[in-house]
Amino acid sequence: MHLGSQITWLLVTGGALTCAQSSSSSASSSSTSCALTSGDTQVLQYTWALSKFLNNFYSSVALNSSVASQVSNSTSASKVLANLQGIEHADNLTVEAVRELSSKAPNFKEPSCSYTYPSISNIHSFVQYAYQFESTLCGAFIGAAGYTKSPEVSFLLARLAAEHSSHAIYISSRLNSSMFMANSSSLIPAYAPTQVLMTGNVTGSLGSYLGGCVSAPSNPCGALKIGPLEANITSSVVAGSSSTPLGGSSSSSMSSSASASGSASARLH
Ligand SMILES: *[C@@H]1O[C@H](CO)[C@@H](O)[C@H](O)[C@H]1NC(C)=O
Ligand SMILES: *[C@@H]1O[C@H](CO)[C@@H](O)[C@H](O)[C@H]1NC(C)=O
Ligand SMILES: *[C@@H]1O[C@H](CO)[C@@H](O)[C@H](O)[C@H]1NC(C)=O
Ligand SMILES: *[C@@H]1O[C@H](CO)[C@@H](O)[C@H](O)[C@H]1NC(C)=O
Ligand SMILES: *[C@@H]1O[C@H](CO)[C@@H](O)[C@H](O)[C@H]1NC(C)=O
Ligand SMILES: *[C@@H]1O[C@H](CO)[C@@H](O)[C@H](O)[C@H]1NC(C)=O
Ligand SMILES: CC(=O)N[C@H]1CO[C@H](CO)[C@@H](O)[C@@H]1O
Repeated sequence: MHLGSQITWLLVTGGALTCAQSSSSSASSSSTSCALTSGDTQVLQYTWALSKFLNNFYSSVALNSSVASQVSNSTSASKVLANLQGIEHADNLTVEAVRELSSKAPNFKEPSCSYTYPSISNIHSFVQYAYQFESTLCGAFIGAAGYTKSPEVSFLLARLAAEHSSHAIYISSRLNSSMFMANSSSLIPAYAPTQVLMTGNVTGSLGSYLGGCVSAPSNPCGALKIGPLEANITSSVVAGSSSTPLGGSSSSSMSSSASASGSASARLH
């Protein structure tokens, strides 16, 4: 593992951003308003709980060449294996990045989570869940970026969302699904924390798996609406009507057909 050097690179980039801000002419007032707040602590605890959930999901499946050959279909199995291992590694980096920034967050405490995982009967369902979870984390971190006070936390969330988006698209390409619709009226989905914490086997919700170990960060500025492109985030959703991502139409047939059965108590095997 080479977590150390890559995380340093990630944080040096973050550090450079901070330095650029604090060396501007309004340095003294901006540096105090840029400090992480207790609201940012809530966002980071939430982010940590979601990141660690996915990280443990991958490490519960031994990724080897026989798994890769079943996932590969037309692509070379060795490239698929390398990509899956790279995705698992990058997901480990996201947890480390959250952990490092959390040292600046007042009273940050790692949530103690006892996760539940869906029963995985075959490689195809592993791939489907990996896609569902990567897509959910992408939209969850876009949503969480609307709940921050400090630019550093938004900056981290932007990178995490982009990371998970790239993973979701790669994994989706292993499924026979439509990823991009010419008639879509929405940007990529964004999920509000309240929706993410709801139960149900749907893209956008992880409440069935998190065991209630984290609560939704409070929303500092009220409901968010982003432009005319139906990438809205609301601060609450109506229970039972949440299977449609708040960002609009779902990007694949798999996620839109997921049902809310949520029987997810079996360990991954
Ligand atoms: C590959 O990993 C899967 C589960 O992740 C396991 O069932 C299988 O036995 C492994 N195959 C080899 C050759 O190690
Ligand atoms: C990811 O981290 C887990 C421990 O949390 C470790 O077991 C696993 O080997 C790591 N995987 C990669 C690819 O770095
Ligand atoms: C992919 O899905 C289409 C229908 O959406 C189907 O006709 C085709 O056979 C599928 N291909 C594979 C390899 O499953
Ligand atoms: C978009 O097009 C697909 C087929 O290409 C269709 O199944 C779907 O219903 C359309 N969605 C909307 C919102 O028109
Ligand atoms: C997003 O907000 C606009 C403007 O308020 C509204 O017209 C639209 O229906 C909303 N879309 C969704 C998906 O909630
Ligand atoms: C959850 O949804 C996926 C994708 O639709 C499906 O393959 C899986 O069987 C569902 N799991 C449960 C426990 O309902
Ligand atoms: C992971 C995945 O989608 N694998 C598919 C590869 O293609 C075969 C059929 O050609 C499917 O049965 C697999 O599910």
